[in-house]
Amino acid sequence: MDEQEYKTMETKVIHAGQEPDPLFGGVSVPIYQSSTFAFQNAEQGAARFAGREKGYIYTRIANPTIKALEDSVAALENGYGGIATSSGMSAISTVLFGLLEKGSHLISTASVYGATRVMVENILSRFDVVADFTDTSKIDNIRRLIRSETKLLFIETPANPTLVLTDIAACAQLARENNLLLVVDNTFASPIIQNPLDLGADIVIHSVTKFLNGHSDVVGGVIVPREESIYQQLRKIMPLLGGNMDPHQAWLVLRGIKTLALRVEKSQENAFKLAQFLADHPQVAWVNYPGLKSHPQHDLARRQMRGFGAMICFGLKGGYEAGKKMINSVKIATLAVSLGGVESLIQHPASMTHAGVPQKEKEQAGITDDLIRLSVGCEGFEDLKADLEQALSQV
Ligand code: LCS
Repeated sequence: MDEQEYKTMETKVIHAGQEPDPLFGGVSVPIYQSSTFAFQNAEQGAARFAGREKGYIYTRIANPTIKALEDSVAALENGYGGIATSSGMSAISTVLFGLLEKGSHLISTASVYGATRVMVENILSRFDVVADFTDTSKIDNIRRLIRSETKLLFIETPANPTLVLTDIAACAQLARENNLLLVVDNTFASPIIQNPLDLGADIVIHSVTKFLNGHSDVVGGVIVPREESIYQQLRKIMPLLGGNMDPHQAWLVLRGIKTLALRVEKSQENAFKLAQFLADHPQVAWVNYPGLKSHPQHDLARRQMRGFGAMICFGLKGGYEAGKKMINSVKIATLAVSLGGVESLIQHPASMTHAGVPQKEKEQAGITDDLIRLSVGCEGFEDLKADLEQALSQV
């Protein structure tokens, strides 16, 4: 069936890119665990390399199982096509190294995933790429920083770990007016909740390690450009930089994606109730969750997201010491980094995921010492609530 005819995300996650195998009818996409593909003759090999004939050559360039995942995520994001990578970081570095030039200027959300900021500041800078990190929730902050060398605007919304939101449509308009590429890291929302390309972004990036795979057993990434020209450019760059995905990795993510809609629905329902529980708890100083009216951009969340997601951050009245006691006391939520899996995970960004970001920059980004991040999973709400309750009682 033509993908355009799938009206709902629930159908898309199960069928888009995952048609029965044309050879034997396998309902599950076969794993083409082969590094290379035989040519019938020298002419065919030459024709494939020259692009005159379609067909597979070598798995770093393309592979049928990986292609199925790329088609699936591209359909979920309404993009031209997908490019799968070995990790979310590989997706980000492929886009930035692939599209920026010596002397390019980039503007990014201050509160991005720690490794993204460290990579831009410590590695891209060696190639004379200059970056400004700012609070992109205020569009004027971005406007003020644009100069003739600015090539790319990189936003993460909701942001890791602060859950600050950035207005994607407003950024897209600003990007169009100033001839910038708008890249959105959509990892925290997942395509179930938010589709940045529909709001005018040029490229969407996912760490599929998180919600798309959803089972905390794979690391991977996907890049989805809106237009063919950028897709073709990055399609050529990815195998040159070498950050391709592996077929078995792709198959596991395809399997995870089939339940993406169900998982996100359940985990965000849990998150909504847990955020309310935390907000009412006497030990809790503050809670940031896009679904709470107290979130500074609750109205924007209602406009650009179809749900409020499964990520919560909060601080306790006793600060970091109290938070440490709490995260050492949870029994159902697991003390671990990463997010978006069926199991709830809790961590302390300032000393863990964002430990590599210098203290001053953490402060600028709102990554305070008391901030605890909770990725809410698909367990039963009563168990999760009781677990947080008992952990808070230890404080
Ligand atoms: N983008 C976002 C928003 C992320 O949260 C992460 C990883 C990445 C990109 C990188 O993806 P990866 O290479 O790990 O697949 N975030 C992590 C986190 O918050 N805890 O552990 C990893």
